[in-house]
Amino acid sequence: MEEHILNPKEVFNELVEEEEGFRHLNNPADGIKPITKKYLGIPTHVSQAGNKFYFTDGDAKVELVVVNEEIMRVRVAPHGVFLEDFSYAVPELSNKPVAVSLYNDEKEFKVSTAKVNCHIRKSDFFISFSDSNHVVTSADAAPMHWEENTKFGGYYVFCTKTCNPDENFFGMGDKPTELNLRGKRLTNWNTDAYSFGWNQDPLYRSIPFYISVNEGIAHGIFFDNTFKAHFDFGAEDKTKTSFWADGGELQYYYIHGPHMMDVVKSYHLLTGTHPMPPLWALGYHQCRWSYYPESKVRVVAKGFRQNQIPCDGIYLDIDYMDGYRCFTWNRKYFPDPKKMIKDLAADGFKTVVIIDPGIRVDDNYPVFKEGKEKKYFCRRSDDYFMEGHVWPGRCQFPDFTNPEVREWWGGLFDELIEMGVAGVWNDMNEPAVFGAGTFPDDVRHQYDGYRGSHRKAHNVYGMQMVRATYEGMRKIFKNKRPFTITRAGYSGLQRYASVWTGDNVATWEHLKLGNIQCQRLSMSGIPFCGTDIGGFSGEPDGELFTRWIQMGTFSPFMRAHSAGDTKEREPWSFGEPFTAINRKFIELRYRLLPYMYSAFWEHHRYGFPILRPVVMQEQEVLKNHFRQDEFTYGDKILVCPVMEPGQKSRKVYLPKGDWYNYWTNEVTVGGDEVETPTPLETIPIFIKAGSVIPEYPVMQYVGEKPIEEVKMNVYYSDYEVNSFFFEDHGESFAYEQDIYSEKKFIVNGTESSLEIQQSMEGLYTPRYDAYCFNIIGLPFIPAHISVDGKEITDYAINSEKVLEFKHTKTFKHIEIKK
Ligand code: MIG
Repeated sequence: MEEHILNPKEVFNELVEEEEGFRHLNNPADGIKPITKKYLGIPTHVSQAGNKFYFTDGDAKVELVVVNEEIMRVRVAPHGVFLEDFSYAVPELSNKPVAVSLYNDEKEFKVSTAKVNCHIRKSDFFISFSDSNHVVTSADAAPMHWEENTKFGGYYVFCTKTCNPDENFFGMGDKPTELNLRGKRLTNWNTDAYSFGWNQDPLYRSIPFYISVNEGIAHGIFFDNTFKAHFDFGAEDKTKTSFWADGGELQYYYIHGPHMMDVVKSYHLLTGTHPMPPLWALGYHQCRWSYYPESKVRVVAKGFRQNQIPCDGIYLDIDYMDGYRCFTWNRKYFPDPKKMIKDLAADGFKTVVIIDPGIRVDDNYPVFKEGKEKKYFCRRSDDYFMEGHVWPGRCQFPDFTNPEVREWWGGLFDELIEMGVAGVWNDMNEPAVFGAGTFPDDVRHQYDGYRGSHRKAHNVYGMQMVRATYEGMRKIFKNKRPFTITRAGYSGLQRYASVWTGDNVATWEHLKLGNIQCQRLSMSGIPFCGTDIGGFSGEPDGELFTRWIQMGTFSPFMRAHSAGDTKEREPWSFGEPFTAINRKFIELRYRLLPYMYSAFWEHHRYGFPILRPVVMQEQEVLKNHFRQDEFTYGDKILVCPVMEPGQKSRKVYLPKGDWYNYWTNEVTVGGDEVETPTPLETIPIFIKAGSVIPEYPVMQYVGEKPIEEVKMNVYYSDYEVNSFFFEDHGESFAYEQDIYSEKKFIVNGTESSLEIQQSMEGLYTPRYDAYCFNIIGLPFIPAHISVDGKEITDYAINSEKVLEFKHTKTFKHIEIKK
């Protein structure tokens, strides 16, 4: 009998397998027999080229790129040859020089910046990261490994890290499950998921980015791999976190915290932020599958104005097209679209139209003809066209990963925009195909010259479609901001579009789910998100619809939408008391527009998320890792939607600090839960002490009337708090040339005084002249008010003890004293 002597590495491999018990290692994909996994061996050599470091075990190579002080990227090349460096998520890596040092002792190689150390252990190639206090934040539990894919070529690639007892996980886009992902196993593969349910996975988007919080310290992992990818957060083995993909490179970014907010900001540094939307896009939008014919659209629009319910956007779903052919009009239903859009615009409505990727196979249809002639449609590996059935019938699909195709697609919007269309809604771009679900794996993609099969391009297809749409519109619009919305996407999609969470259901459970999904999207790099208010399929009753409008008021994107076979679903469809409450909340949205727009600016410029779950305020409190009902919009307004029928009151957790109940101005000291009434007319809303919340007058649509003055709600606090207030033209890209106004307020009080300081940046001057101050919560009776040293005598204290006075908007310093 031949004696088999195990070398230490093999022993290790077997041990790892047994210990890990990882089913996925033994069953990597449907019907594919496992071949042996290969693990990194012993690192023997290191070399450095600027901020790039290469470690090798003699065969495989690991690349470590120091992106900046907080971010390092790890890549593995099983046989020493890396793929060309290209990513749709990360347009370019910063090439600012970073101070970095390489250490080499008998135990490890270490690459260090001022904030992060990456350790490469010499005995086994384990990689770990630590902070400047030597606290290990992320550590391999096995050397990085891979497995040859005998069917398609390439490798399955795996990374396994430790999972600590109290480590919790967040992020990953729109996963319909608890906010905290500990114990979950998830897959990224864009999927049309009509009427999805709790825990259904995957859904429409792939965001391979998670944030870990362990013992109060956060770090992020961005696994930039577009293939079908999997994540396990201590599900299979509670001591391990792993991520792996069915192809491509093992490539991930380690993003240092220590705060979750730092991680999200760094993630945005890599993948970009959302451009400023046109201000109207933050208003209320009304959608339905479908409003047609034209007379129906007009009736709905008129309904808003008659009911005095503000609305800025009205949507045309697929029935506006001729036989569902993109870029055409059904002239029976819409004989003169240009006139209709113009009339709607005169009444303050922007028209948004839907677009699908499936192009009807029809030689008399110019879009198809041109695409065919220019070879713009996707093909199979045997060179036949990729064909599938969608709404128009037999279709072919543009290869949006080809820059020339994107350019062509972008140009097709010419006519729609000439007709007055202001926004484009990109649907079905997972891509969705009736029956088959999506494209077969072998479909080829140009992938911006880097080539790939659908296995590699699937998860980015939708993002490249909406990119083509956005860039095309931007060109046609010149200096005007396009508005786009997409269903599918990959990390980085926020540079091109807002998103909605897809085909939800009119149930209380989906209201809860939508709340979590929006928070999660927001912390996963997708700030401009919302749900189909009311639920896409099924019938909400008045109470559910109203509760959804209330939550939607605090979704960055606020749109009601419903499937075609449902009853009417406008904010007045349920009669009183619902109509009045819906109106009140939509009005609240319009009053808060300047605050919400400022939060958007903070996102765009600084990379802050717009919605922030409580865990992002106080990650050091373990209990907060499990709170998922309440969130803040920006950092000043805390909201807790009501998600149970008939609820009369509920507990709301307030982070540390003082909070004002928005409805009563009563102050509560945070750090605990408070029982809060939840009559149908309100949801719990709290304002952080020290905030300056600007308010615009209610209008029926953005820009209906000139703004005469802005209300400034100032909430007293006895500690210092900063607030931002951003304004600009609201529809051009002039902000890129510093034509904006960014104001910063500092509020600080004592027992007998309150100071408000204002500073300004930018070149924009709003037309209105005056601020109308509402000073809330003063613990003393004010007797002296001075603005920039001049005493003001014209003030009032109203019945709610709110101090009111007016002043021109330019001031530097206000002092209110006893
Ligand atoms: O196969 O365009 O998610 O919002 O109304 C359904 C019709 C296609 C799915 C979208 C939904 C939209 C619907 N679309």
